[in-house]
Amino acid sequence: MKSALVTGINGQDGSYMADLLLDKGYKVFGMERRSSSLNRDNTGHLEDNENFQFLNGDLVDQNSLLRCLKISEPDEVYNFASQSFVYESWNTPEYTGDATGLGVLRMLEAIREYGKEVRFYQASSSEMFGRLVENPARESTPFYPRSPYGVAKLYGHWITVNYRESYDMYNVSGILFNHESERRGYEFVTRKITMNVAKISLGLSDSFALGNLDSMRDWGYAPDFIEAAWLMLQQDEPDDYVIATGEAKSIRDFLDAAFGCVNISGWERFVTQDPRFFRPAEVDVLCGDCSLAKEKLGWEPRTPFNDWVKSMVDNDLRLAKRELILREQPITFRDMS
Ligand code: NDP
Ligand code: GDR
Repeated sequence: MKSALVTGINGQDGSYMADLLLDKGYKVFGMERRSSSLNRDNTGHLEDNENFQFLNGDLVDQNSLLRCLKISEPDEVYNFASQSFVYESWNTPEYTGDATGLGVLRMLEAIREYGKEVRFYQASSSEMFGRLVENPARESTPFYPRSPYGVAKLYGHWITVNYRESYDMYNVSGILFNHESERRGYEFVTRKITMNVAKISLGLSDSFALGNLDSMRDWGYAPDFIEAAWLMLQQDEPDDYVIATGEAKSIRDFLDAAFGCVNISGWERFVTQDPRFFRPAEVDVLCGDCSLAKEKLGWEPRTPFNDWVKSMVDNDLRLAKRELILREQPITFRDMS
């Protein structure tokens, strides 16, 4: 039975990775950091799985990583943990550099100290391309990050490459373009939109504010993208791959699609723009070319854009309806006991 350590387990990608690995018969260890209010919305379903175990660890604490490796004895490590919100990286640039950048170095050093053969996946990002020098971006496209997050990811990316070349480690970097799902954090623009669309269609809200509506992203569906991460660790030789759909759409296009799912036309009535949500430096357009992944991994995106946007809206309608029911239920003495 293969064993895998997955960091960032309670996030979108870590949780899907755990599902995929368990389906493939792995023993899976999910690393989470200590929190005063733990959020296992994405992983609650794993708690009773006998092939799954949570471990405490933090990318800013070197010894905790070595401890996780010793307990899990992994064949594969998937590093999804990071301060992953680009907007927040201007508020906490130092912490973002520490966790998202140096955290990768700590994990690689922990693997070296652990001393056994381990295959390592690093979650690199299209944000490293930032101001696109070549459109669509490929593995050979020069990087030009536009945020403290992008700069930190670039460090994580190059240290992964460097340790592969320096120590002959099996390290790969997946350069993933935006991917979304029903498990996406509420602060990211797609989920913010789908949840607000659900609330508006149920009469729970009548407007919401966004920032820049003109930026364009190459959006795919997270479960498809996670398969690519697994495939990268199953090859004879380690390499880095761009994972993307090859189609860029604007925030306006996403609003059209999401409001269309609840048959509302003219979303402009419900959406305002607030300077608070603009960024000090924007990435105007991101689009990727995944030809290498198609050729070498046999990977390509499967789920069409409109299908997964509908899944997100339907999921948020379910959650918002639950909120509506809770609001309408009178609180009785028994409920409060
Ligand atoms: P999420 O934000 O959903 O998940 C990130 C996870 O990392 C969270 O569970 C968080 O824990 C954990 N984490 C944060 N800081 C630390 C730390 N210091 N030590 C341990 N764990 C920590 O991100 P996604 O699942 O969307 O993305 C996964 C990875 O892929 C990230 O590294 C992201 O930067 C990268 N990426 C994502 C893309 C996307 O479109 N989704 C595209 C390209 C790259 P907690 O729950 O406690 O906050
Ligand atoms: P991004 O995703 O920064 O691409 O990073 P996000 O959804 O936060 O922003 C996408 C675009 O939408 C614009 N935008 C808004 N964004 C947010 N969050 N909230 C708003 O109100 C809003 N209004 C407009 C942004 O300006 C931006 O142009 C994601 C993360 O998953 C990273 O971890 C990952 O590395 C990259 O994708 C690839």
